[in-house]
Amino acid sequence: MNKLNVVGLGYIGLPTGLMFAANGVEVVGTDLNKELVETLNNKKLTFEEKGLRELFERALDKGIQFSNNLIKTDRYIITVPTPYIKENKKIEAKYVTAAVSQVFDICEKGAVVVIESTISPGTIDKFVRPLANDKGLIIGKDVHLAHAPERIIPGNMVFELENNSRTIGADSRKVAEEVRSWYKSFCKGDIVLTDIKTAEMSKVVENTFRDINIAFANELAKICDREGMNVYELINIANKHPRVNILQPGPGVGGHCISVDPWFLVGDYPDIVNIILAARHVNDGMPDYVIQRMGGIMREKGIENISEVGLYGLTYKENVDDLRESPTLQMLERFEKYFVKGINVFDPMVKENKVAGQTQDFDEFLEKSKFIVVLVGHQHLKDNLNLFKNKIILDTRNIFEACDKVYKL
Ligand code: SAJ
Repeated sequence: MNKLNVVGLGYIGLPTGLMFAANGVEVVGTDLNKELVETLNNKKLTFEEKGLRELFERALDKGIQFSNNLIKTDRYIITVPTPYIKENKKIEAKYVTAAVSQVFDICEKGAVVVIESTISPGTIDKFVRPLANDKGLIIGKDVHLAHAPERIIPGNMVFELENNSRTIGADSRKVAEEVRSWYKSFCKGDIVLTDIKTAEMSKVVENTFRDINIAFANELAKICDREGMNVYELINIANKHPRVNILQPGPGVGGHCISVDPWFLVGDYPDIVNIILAARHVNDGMPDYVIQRMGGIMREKGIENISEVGLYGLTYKENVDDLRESPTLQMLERFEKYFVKGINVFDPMVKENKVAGQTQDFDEFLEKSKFIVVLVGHQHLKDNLNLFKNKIILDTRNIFEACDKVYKL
């Protein structure tokens, strides 16, 4: 068997390539970014994730290679980014089409090209198949296509890569089975085979399901606040029912996936979607809701100056360094819009200052902030709870024990 070429070495491509290599597959990882490839060739990781360092060592021992140039082989996995275009709520498929197009230009006859990047349902039909046509390649003969959407959760990627079930969509059972045999080299979960469109749709549906569930929890938080009830206790009790599993409320839904993917369904089926769109509105409205709650607490406690307020947490969720679509960023955008200046910001996972008012100095943050809004439940916070003792707190992540100085969502 020829080498497996993993094209795109970001959050998904790198761990995936390493996992294949660590499990004995001959892998070359390709990325256009020279600095990134150089870093990896210097045996340095480009981002942090639990268990990634050890996996990297194992892959290096097995001889994984990293390259800027796409090499000819008969097995490709495409893991390039699909950035989100906020204005039209769609993803940008141009990196996927560019990568596949380059692969089509050089690959062996009969090569299999697997797309792992998250794409909106129908992308392969609309944008990828025509590329083969343009190049005079017949899909199913000269090249084969498959879609194997990734499912790993940031914060626990390495474990999930090995243990999650997967979906593989292909035009024929034979190709799907071949791709399954690649992933079997490390994947302990079930690998379900289907067609390409169902695989595309399943990915988006999974993230949409979670979005709707979180929206329900957020709506319950608002109801409980009005009634003076504890939403966490309520959810905890309801979840004791064997068929109920409500997620946790929070300051909003961030990240590149759950806050993005449901929009594909909204965009493509506007005459059908109701719950999906409503859930998006509920979750997108949470940063504003937190600002409202902040205002109420500031009035109640007589805090007049915004420079006495601190936001703890800038990332989209706990223990990651990813800021994409983060609720805190959305709150800061609102402040900027209304010319509210001087709020303090701290996040132990974000090692460079990215926003106005951000400090790297935790002591300084604590000193300046009389009122702290906890937006992310990093481990760092849990390790330092005692330092928040004298603060007024709005805890949107249910980290602190309830008391008269701690307000819950
Ligand atoms: N959140 C809540 N309440 C919860 C759970 C999450 O408010 O109970 C918020 C988080 O704080 C965060 C956002 O939702 O802002 C999304 O975080 P997440 O941990 O739910 O998910 P992601 O975006 O990190 O990863 C998701 C996962 N999808 C599902 O669980 C269905 C992951 O498996 C996917 O691989 C990933 O999207 C992706 O790449 O699509």
